[in-house]
Amino acid sequence: MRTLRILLAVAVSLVFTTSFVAAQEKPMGKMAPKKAELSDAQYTAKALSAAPKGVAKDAGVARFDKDGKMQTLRESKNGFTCAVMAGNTMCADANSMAFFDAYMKHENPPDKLGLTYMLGGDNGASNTDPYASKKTADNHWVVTGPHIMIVGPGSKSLGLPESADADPTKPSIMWAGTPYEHAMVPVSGGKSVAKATMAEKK
Ligand SMILES: [Cu+2]
Repeated sequence: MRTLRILLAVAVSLVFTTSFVAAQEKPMGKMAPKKAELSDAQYTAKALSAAPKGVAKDAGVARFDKDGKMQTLRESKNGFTCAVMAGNTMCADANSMAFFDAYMKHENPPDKLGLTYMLGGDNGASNTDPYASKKTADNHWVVTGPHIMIVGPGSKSLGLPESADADPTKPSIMWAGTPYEHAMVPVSGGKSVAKATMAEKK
């Protein structure tokens, strides 16, 4: 189990490095002064912020060095593992880890549904090319705010829009037509949104 967990976490680290390193290395990274490295405590707090409190409380925390080597800062007690990669925070369940692992190996993901929290949003991704690392003229780059992802082939049966240009404020399928299609489900704070909606109606 431990070995499996480590393998999966490494896979996730690779996913994040391939998907998001490019974004991190854009001009801004060159101009901005290098950020001081987070302490393990700061890193843990940041990683856990990707999930709701009740999930974060018992989630594991994985940290990766620049070579992608994983260090377990905290063992998971609820199946979720949280991490920060290139500024993206996420908390993924074991099925999501298996999905990301398959993605890394360019294999078909297991036919299981996985749940991943990204309540801090993401730095952007191509909505059509699973292996794109940066925005191009035709790869339908999309930046999404706080969301959850439902991954695995079964996510298709949700019947969400599969258009190339996603509206990141509404649920839709990312990477449609590939083995890695998954649902992107934007979420936001209930009370404040409810208040704003009520105010609009007045
Ligand atoms: Cu996401």
